[in-house]
Amino acid sequence: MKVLVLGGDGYCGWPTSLHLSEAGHEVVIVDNFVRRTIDHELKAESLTPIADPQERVRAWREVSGQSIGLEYGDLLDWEFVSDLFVRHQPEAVVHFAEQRAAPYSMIDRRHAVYTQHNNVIGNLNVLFAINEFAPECHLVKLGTMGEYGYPNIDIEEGYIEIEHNGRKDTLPYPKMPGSWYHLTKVHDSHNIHFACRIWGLRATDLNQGIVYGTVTPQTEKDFRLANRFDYEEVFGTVLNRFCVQAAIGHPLTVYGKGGQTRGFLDIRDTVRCIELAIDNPAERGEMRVFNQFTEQFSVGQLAEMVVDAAGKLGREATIERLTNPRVEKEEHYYNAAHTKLLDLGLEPHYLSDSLLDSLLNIAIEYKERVDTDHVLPSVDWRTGKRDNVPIEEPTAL
Ligand code: NAD
Ligand code: USQ
Repeated sequence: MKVLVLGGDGYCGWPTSLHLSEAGHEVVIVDNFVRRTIDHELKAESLTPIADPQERVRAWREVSGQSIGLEYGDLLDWEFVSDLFVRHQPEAVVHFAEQRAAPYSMIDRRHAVYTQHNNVIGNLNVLFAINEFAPECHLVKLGTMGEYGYPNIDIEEGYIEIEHNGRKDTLPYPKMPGSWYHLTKVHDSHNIHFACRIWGLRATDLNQGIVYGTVTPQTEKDFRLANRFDYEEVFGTVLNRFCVQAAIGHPLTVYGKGGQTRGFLDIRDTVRCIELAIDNPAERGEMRVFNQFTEQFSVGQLAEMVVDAAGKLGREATIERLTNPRVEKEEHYYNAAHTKLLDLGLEPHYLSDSLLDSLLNIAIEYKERVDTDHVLPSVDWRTGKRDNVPIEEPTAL
């Protein structure tokens, strides 16, 4: 199948492109490489050294004999997007290409506006391009579990049956997200739902939990295929950060009470979920929603698990509870459905199956590259930028 991977140079997009290529799909990566520019803005780098995009695809051709196309362009540029769809006539589009860090969107007005503009308008351009130039194409869009927020009832997969004043309907599940970034995903979901209803597009919205790890069987094949591993306070996600902190002997930074509970998945399951969604497309007019995570943990539980795993490797890790820089529930009910991808054949990797050791070993291998200025949180949900933050103007505004 011909597949465009929008955001294919990013943390989830790159290993997905390799996985789909190995599975026999014709893959074209589309990216404006803004994530690499944001690294400069934040004065931060991936823990793992990553090759430049051209070198990555060259290495993949050498290693696998498969070609991956590479298109440089911005989803905000309609001329570029329309031309892309006319030329490639994709059968599936995997859309990762958004600003995805909640803290980045909370720095100040400009970063919030950049995030909402980039994400919402980019997605809108993709919807219009599919409708005009490739209406049979299946959109596989990355959403987030954070769209739902943390309600005191069970979370369903996208829709909920409601009985009100004696009448029943199945409606989109109510959303109450926790950052300007997470809100963009809600806006995207509404726009996709509308496009499916009025134009009969086919779409799968993957409400993904927090991804951990960096290695997949394909990225391991050559050092030039290495995936990025963010650990700093803006793009680094919690488990990746805890592993790096344990590796350098820094106390694990649990924000607030640590009862914040989230869905998590291994990067190897991310790539497999995307493949399952592509291989089993939605019907015309249908917007399916899959909750894409495999296990749930509280932040406090994760910290304890990292301390234990570090102990097994002969390292003493400690936990430090910091004043929470975010405005969020620190103790709450959490029970989210996640059976639809399992029904399609997902066989999850579980964190307890020594994965933590392998994650920690990667963090230890590259610990000399850790910039300790980026370990403590720097963006406060109430006030945005703190005095000590080396963040400047948003890169792409
Ligand atoms: P990432 O920042 O590593 O990758 C995103 C890629 O999209 C980057 O390469 C960036 O350059 C590109 N991009 C951004 N805006 C673009 C534009 N306007 N035009 C072209 N390219 C653009 O992010 P990631 O961690 O790979 O996340 C991918 C997707 O998955 C995001 O939509 C994110 O919201 C979602 N997601 C990620 C996680 C996670 O834990 N990483 C969890 C849930 C959902
Ligand atoms: N946290 C800590 N200590 C840290 C870092 C984070 O306690 O050092 C806490 C946060 O306060 C939060 C939780 O860990 O309660 C998760 O934070 P995170 O930075 O790991 O993840 P989040 O901001 O939610 O965003 C990430 C991705 C985003 C994706 C989302 C999925 O960056 O793209 O949408 O995970 S979800 O969390 O399900 O919304």
